[in-house]
Amino acid sequence: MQIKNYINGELVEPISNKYIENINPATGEVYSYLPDSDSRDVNKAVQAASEAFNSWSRKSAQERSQILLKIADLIEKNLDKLALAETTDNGKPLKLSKKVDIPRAVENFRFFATGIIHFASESHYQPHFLNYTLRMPLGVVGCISPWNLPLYLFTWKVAPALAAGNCVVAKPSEITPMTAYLLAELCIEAGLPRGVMNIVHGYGSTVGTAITQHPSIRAISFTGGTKTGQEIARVAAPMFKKLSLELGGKNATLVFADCDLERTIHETVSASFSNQGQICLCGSRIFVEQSIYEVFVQKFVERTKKLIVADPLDERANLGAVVSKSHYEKILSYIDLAQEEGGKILYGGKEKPVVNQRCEKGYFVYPTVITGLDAYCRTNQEEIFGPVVTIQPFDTEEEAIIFANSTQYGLAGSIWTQNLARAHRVAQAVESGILWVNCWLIRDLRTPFGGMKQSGVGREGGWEALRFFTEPKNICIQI
Ligand code: TXE
Repeated sequence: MQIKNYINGELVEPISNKYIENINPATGEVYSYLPDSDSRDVNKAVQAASEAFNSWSRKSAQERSQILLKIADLIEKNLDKLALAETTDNGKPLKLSKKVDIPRAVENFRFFATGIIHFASESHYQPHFLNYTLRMPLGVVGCISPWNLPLYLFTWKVAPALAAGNCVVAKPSEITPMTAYLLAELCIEAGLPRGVMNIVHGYGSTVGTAITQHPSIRAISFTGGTKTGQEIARVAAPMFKKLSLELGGKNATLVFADCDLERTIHETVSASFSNQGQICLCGSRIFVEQSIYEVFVQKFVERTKKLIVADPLDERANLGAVVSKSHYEKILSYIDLAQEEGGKILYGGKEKPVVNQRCEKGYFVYPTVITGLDAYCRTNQEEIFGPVVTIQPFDTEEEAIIFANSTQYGLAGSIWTQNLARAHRVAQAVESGILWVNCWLIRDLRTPFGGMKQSGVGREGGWEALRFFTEPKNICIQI
């Protein structure tokens, strides 16, 4: 099967006529091909988007909303097909694609399609003068998304961009391109006007760079690795493009002795291993108050042992395959590193899980629990982005905060305590864009989403996203 680019309302071949192999990580086999596009395809996409902008940006918010709602309905109608495509591309359990990834793509479109109808700007009156603010769409914007939550994060960017009246040139990850391709078919079916959304497939070094460098692209919304974010900022900042960068994380889970232990175990195991640990919000460093450390570790390992690593198509699978061979090797190299640094593997490790015959060559890793490391070793400082978690004890609240803040990252974290004052204190002190207290991954799409320090710049979600994708213009009138 050959994936195509979506440019100017049509599904087209890449100009180079070259294709990249697309691998199913659960089987290790090539199952489709995606365009190996380059700057020529990006130029065509930008031209189509520029031509479509005048008409799309002048449509009323209601008109744009109607079309985006239609896309949401079509995603919902095709949920089973899209979920299977996501699982085949990414390796995640099919039940997760059905329950989380695809429904969230529907929600993203519905949320911003209706949000734009309520989006308003300010006016400021003073005697004899009235100032009012217009929020104008930017023009052509670039959206670059990663492989861990493919359609979920792709639509999290394109939906607000389109709702606000921009035209989009988007690039999904070359590792998981399939659902973005299927979305292109649905955009055509929904009657999205030509050129309003364009999807160019290919490598980051060619297509991603061409989008970042293009002088007519006014803003870049990016989710992915911190190094890539730095490279994008280096190119785009001197061109004064608006930038929204959602980057890596090394999130802390802080467990205090007064937590509800059973619930905490249940939730922190999910926070460690959901989506094979490949969510930027996963809690990969757990810090536990000394007095309950032993019992926490024992119960945590007991629960982890119950997780089933299986063929992603198997209903029982809690963990499927990790996304690619190179990512698999990266995760295993960190398990080696943890041992070199003195870590003790209590469960999991490098042993290959036996799954089934279909998945013999797939990239599977057991959920892995490591103790005996300090907060400052490389294993606890660098993003692994796999099903690997470390557990360390702490003595005081102050020490827990120091450990939590000891990395270059600042995306998310969770705090487990029944003491309300402590929950507030610690949440204020931890340097992260998102903190959960006695819960994890509860998402309200109205909240600001993003990180501090090396975890990124800017916020997505709610009005933040619509503000990012618009330019405020102040107009002052003498009365
Ligand atoms: O990300 P990349 P990768 C982290 C995680 C992971 C690491 C690398 O630690 O191991 O990043 O993953 C495009 N200009 N996260 O390699 O390379 C690329 O084609 C413009 C965290 O997948 O950053 C893809 O579409 N674009 C994260 C997108 O950027 C470029 C989720 C992300 O790829 C480019 C995923 C360039 N020079 C990985 N180079 C999270 N925070 O959710 C690549 N791309």
